[in-house]
Amino acid sequence: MMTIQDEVGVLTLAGIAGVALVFLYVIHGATRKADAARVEARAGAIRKWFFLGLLVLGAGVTAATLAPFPIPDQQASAGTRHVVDVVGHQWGWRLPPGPIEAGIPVEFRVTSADVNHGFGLYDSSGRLLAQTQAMPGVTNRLVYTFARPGRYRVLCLEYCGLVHYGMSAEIVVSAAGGARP
Ligand SMILES: [Cu+2]
Repeated sequence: MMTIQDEVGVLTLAGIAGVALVFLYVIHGATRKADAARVEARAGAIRKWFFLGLLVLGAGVTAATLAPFPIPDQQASAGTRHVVDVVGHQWGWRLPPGPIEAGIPVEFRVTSADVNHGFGLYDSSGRLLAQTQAMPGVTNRLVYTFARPGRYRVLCLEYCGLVHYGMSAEIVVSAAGGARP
């Protein structure tokens, strides 16, 4: 199965191939002197349509991917029942104790006590679920709903010094109603 990264990779290669073909066409045409003006006009037309196509593609991809973007309004509380204050520091995470309930949107309010860190939320198989920056003096809000109970990990996604790799914490997610996994 193709992941979204693979799809974007293929699209990027196709785009690069398209640009390369236009270049080859123009170079090929420009070597015959008599046709230079005609080729230039043709290349101008191709460039215009290519640019318009890119514009439409860019707007389409932006519209399609911004809607499920997991980052809520940063200026106001997301109004969720679960609020978890997270502080990253060299080198660890301060998280409130106690389980989080599955199936309910959780608002992580993430900041840092010293330098920039990356708050990365992973499932038990090491898959990245959501992330935001942990920045000193700024609180970033990240809303995530855990689909099922279990043990999740927080790892740092921003190189922040000597023991960056040691910035790991566990989040326990209980079943709806509060039973621990
Ligand atoms: Cu860090």
